[in-house]
Amino acid sequence: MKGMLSPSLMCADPLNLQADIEKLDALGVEYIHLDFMDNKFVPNLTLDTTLVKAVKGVLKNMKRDIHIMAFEPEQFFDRMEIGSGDIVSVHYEACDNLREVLGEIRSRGASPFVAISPDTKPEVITDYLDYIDGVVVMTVYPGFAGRPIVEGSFEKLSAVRKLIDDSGRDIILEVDGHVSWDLCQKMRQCGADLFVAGSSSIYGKGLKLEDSVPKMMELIK
Ligand code: S6P
Ligand code: MG
Repeated sequence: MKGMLSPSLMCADPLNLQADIEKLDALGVEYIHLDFMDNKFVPNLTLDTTLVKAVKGVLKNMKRDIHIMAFEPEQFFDRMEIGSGDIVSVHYEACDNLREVLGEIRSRGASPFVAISPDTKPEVITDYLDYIDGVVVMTVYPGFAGRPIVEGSFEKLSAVRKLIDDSGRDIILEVDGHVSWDLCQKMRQCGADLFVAGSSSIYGKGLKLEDSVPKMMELIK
């Protein structure tokens, strides 16, 4: 699978979101990463359901990559209008009824992904591989941009890659957290397919998306 990019909208200038989205779309970016938080599962709030829904209306070719860091994520699906073309990631640690939630995402025509936080073992995904289109490995503790990579992240990416490959299923491995200029290629070597890019790369200080996005796409291809 070719490497794909998913720029994190929480790292964009909040007063110019639409301009950024349109620029990213025109640059041929595959996904736009939308972080939703509930201030309970993680100690922060970012993009709200209104914004996640509104983004849908301005996309041309890009697709939404919705990362829900919240307990009972299913309560937000209607308000986000999740449906065909969307990736919807829910956290293993946040759901008591993960299989049902994944089924609910699928029944709406979206692609269910399971996200795992840094302290969660890779093996937990094994029970869900038949129900998902992707796994999100968090390589930072969720809740904030600009955090340092957690030790052991490369080994974890490789371990998840192996579990996916052994299953024989076509499952995307997404990496989220500190996908930096320096580390993205190593993440690629560990088997990542989809890269969430934020303040450690394309949204770095003083950079222009016109320059940083093609550079990043080249590194992860
Ligand atoms: C963190 C969130 C991530 C961040 C991303 C930002 O809770 O899920 O998607 O937006 O990590 O990128 P960076 O390069 O600042 O870590
Ligand atoms: Mg995220």
